[in-house]
Amino acid sequence: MSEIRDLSALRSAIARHVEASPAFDIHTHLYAEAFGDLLLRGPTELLTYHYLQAEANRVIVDLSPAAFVALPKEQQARIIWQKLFVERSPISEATRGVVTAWRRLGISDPRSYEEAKARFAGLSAAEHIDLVLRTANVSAVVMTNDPFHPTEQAVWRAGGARDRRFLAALRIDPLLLDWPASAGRLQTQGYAAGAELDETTLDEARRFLRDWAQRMQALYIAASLPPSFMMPNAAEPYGRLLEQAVLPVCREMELPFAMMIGVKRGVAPELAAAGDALGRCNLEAVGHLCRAWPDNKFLLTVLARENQHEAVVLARKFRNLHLFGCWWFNNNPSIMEEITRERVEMLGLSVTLQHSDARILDQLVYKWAHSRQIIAEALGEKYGYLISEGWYPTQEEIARDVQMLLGGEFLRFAGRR
Ligand code: HDL
Ligand code: ZN
Repeated sequence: MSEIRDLSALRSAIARHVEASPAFDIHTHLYAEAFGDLLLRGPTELLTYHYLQAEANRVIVDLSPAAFVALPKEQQARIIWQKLFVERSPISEATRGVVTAWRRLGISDPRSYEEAKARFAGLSAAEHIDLVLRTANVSAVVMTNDPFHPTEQAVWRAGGARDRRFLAALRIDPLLLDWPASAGRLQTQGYAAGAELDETTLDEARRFLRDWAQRMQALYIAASLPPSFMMPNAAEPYGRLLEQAVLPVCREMELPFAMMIGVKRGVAPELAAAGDALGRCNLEAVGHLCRAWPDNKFLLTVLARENQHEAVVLARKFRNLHLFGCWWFNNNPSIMEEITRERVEMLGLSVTLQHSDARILDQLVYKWAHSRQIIAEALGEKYGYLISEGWYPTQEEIARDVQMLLGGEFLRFAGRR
């Protein structure tokens, strides 16, 4: 076994293993080729990512926010390029991500939007997917699959993703947060659900969940939840839907329920997808669920930095709670550095340190490149402490540990390994 005894050898070993260990990306908004135009890819999509829309909106003076986001994407892309890359340096996380992605995808001049467009112009979806997954060193991604979306319904009924690198997560926000309107959505799919959460409706809601989890071969069932999310909850329909439909089906099918808590939707509605913000949540809700449903598995990621430390402490209390990712507004080096350290310090290796949340295929390259840098730095510190006390980690042990942190632990937790 090749022991590592000095810090410089350690840092290069960790960097090597973090780069070489394929990431299993447990939350994205990407789609397999079978989903057609739902898969966003290429320079124009990359530049009109809603993070960049928001940043450009701040420095545009001659267009209202709504008028800007309503422009054709090519026009938006040119404005974003001019405002954030020409008139200003791309030093924000989302702008520098474009530079990282293009350099690693073979663009020789990252200042040339035209070269980037030419580079990807003739690439088929299949070629683009292969190029990006290889460059990003991502073994598989979990999609965010909406059973209420007509295009998704058609693809799943015609056989689904048909690409083992694209796995499914059954996303059920409307079911939980838009009742009784979602009773109507279930009815249109042939489920006898009524506005009243009576036994028939709950039975049909369970059938709906089973059918879609089965059809998608879902890895988990997920929902993003507002800062006000609280359980138990007799006031909100989601209280009974969770207790009497979602969690029983999750337990029956041995599926984790993923809670993504803290999103305030539509704070700036004129910015459309770029208009969401965050709020602190009350993690008592999560503690209650972990205690009350000990045979269920829960995945958790929270949006407010202020909730991160408490979430780690909670995960120490419950083996049926698995934390994942530095979600959305946390996916910035300044915050990821803090979250990653406190997770390793209190959970060791029983955590999934990152997911990409990628919406555009090319983003996988930069989101994982940037995250790997932060993870390698944090691990260098932690293994460095061991060496200074005479515990000499081996190359094999570091490779093993990194694999756990980049998705292996999730697969074990989810019973997939
Ligand atoms: O709800 C979610 O899954 C979030 O990730 C939103 O999709 C958000 O718009 C996003 O893309 N964050 O990165
Ligand atoms: Zn997401």
